[in-house]
Amino acid sequence: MNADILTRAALVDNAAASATAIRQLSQTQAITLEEAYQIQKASINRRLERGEKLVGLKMGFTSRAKMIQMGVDDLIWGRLTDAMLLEEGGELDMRRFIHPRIEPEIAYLLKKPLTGKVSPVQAMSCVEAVAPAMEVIDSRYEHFKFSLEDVVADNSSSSGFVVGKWHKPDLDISNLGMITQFDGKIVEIGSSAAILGDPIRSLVAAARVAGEAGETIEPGWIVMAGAATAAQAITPGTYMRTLVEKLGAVSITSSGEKS
Ligand code: OOG
Ligand code: MG
Repeated sequence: MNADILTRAALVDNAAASATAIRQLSQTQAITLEEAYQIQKASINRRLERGEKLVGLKMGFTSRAKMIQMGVDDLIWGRLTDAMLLEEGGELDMRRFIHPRIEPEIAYLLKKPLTGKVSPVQAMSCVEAVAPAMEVIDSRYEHFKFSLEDVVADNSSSSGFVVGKWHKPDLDISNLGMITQFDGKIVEIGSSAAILGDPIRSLVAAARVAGEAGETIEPGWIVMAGAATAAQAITPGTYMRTLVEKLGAVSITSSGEKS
């Protein structure tokens, strides 16, 4: 791989590992979207060399709410490793993050390999289970500001995810109410339909982008479908919970003292 790609992969990886914000890569040197995905892959390879394992993919900007919040208008994706999985009902260690935000999501667990152009029915036939989930995103860039290429190079801000109880995939999850609460107070209200009209379309898109990258979503892997609402900045000492109609709740508490 091109040395330039590796150098920039090291920059985003070190920023993530040390929870230190960096300037947007594109401010030093222009990057194409193709290069951005190469940087992402190289940065994940560094994690794999440290012993982390790939456990899935995350889709981003699959809802209007997210696109508007971040000022971008294209779907992106990133990779999930086992080190990003957070314990459901557990504690989120704020020291590991720069300026984390939380998002209400839906997670798919795969039972068969999935890649390439598939229909929603074909994608569903590869699904073992579905669950309510939350993603913790943490841009490695200062002020959580980036171009589409910058965020892709930074593994699409992926930094943590927490998954609730798995359910058989025979439920209709196309339009479920989703609410996020901070210490009981509702901070976001949305619907799973905000995710590309139906979260299954996000799984179909995940299969397509994986295929284009020459990769396969493996059995046992998780696909995070993308946020149904805008993300909320995580404050210390906060009990965060997302409740999804039919699927139940998922929660995590941030460390530290409430200010
Ligand atoms: C990029 C990640 C977007 C989602 O669910 O839409 C994302 C970001 O907003 O930093 O994870
Ligand atoms: Mg997300």
